[in-house]
Amino acid sequence: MRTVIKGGTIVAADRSYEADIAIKGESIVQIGADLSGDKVIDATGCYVMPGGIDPHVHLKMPFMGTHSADDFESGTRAGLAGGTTMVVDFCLPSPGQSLIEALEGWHAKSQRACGDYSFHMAVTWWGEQVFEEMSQVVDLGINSFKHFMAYKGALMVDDDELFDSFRRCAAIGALPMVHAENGDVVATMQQKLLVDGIRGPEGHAMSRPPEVEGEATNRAIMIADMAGVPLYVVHTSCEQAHEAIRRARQKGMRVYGEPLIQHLVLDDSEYRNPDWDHAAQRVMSPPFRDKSNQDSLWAGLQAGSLQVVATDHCAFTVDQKRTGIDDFTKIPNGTGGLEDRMPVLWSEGVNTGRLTKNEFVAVTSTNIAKILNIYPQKGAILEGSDADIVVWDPKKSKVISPETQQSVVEYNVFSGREVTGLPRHVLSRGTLAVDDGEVCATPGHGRFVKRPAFPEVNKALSKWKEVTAPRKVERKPENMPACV
Ligand code: DUC
Ligand code: ZN
Ligand code: ZN
Ligand code: ZN
Repeated sequence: MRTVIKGGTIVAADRSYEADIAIKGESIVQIGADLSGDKVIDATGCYVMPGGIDPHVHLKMPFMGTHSADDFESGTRAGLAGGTTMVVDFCLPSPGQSLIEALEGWHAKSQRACGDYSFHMAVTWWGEQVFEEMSQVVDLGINSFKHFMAYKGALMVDDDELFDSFRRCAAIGALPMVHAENGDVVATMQQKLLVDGIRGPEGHAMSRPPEVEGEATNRAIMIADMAGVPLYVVHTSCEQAHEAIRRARQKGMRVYGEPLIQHLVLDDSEYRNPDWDHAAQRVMSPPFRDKSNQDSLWAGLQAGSLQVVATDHCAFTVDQKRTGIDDFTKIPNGTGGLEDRMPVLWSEGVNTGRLTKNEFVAVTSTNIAKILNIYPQKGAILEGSDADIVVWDPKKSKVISPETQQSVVEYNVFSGREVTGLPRHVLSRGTLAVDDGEVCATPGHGRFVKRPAFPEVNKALSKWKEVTAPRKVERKPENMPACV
């Protein structure tokens, strides 16, 4: 069967033009004028864009004594409902666990995904086994390794481990990523605030000021430069972190920054809301920032110093959040956003003139497809690309509400916000997942997307060209608490 999307304006990262798109099976087979097919999808008055890619989600993640509430089925359905056709989750080995074994667990729990997905591998402990298995992980189609510089005593790795792992990434053609917050300082601040009697959600933001993120971002960038490897900084939330990334890029270093839609539009006044539940439901790390940081993040997307808008979708129910009722350090960190990322970014970015439509496509899809080495299979409307396509109706409006969302949690941090610009149709590898605004996604339709290694890494301007081979250390995580 040949499906044709007719009458729309194709919006790519580099240009916009009027053309029809023909799809056969799972791929785009033709782009041109007056195409015909067995089935026609009407795109009159719409923009036709590559499906969104959210490179930062946590679905059914074991974390802070519980599991994030959305699984691969509800999470990818939420994504598709909002125009996101692919997500990248984080595989988190527990301390001492084989990376390959952890990966098998992640594959098992993603079987009912409605849309395509991939994984980043987290380096949560260090030793000979991790060193060896990292190259096997790359062979299995995962080219990125995440490092937590925060969550001391659980997921956090120290600087020597970062340096070893970054050098290993350089050697095997992989991209290191960091959650950049100084975990030692955060832990000290948390204890001090509790001693001072600050136990509510406002303490969460006070314990993680922009300085802890700015410091860690700078530190990770310097370590990556010494290791001779590019670096991807997840959830860049403040000017200090953006400044570090800007400076590195200006010097010729290949450093990427990823603001979240939450940090672009929500601010830390939410934590001062007298309703405990309201404030706790917004607890995530890094926390929402003072409004002044938002202009910096938007400017970074415009100027290209920040490249990707993600969500860090990690949703917890009202009851899960209440675990921290007496102690903000026990509130599970995370917020949702998968369904809302594209409509909110369109409304607050394109409709306000802060982003062009082409920039919107770049930061929601094309840039990350290139960074993760899956372009043009994903992130593009080109002949041969996967038919992951959004037919976007710029006139369609709604008010965001938990009543109508796909996520299983009972609230939404964007609740009450009116958005204009929503998907009319969404195709996931040629199959309709949203049809005329109705979600019709199929559990199990999603496929794991393999991401090949990067043949070369950027050492051009590094001062540290002669990095010695990574040492093989054995540092078993004895007495380390499990992260669950
Ligand atoms: N931050 C969150 O808010 N949740 C999941 C993990 C993280 O780093
Ligand atoms: Zn568990
Ligand atoms: Zn993080
Ligand atoms: Zn995260």
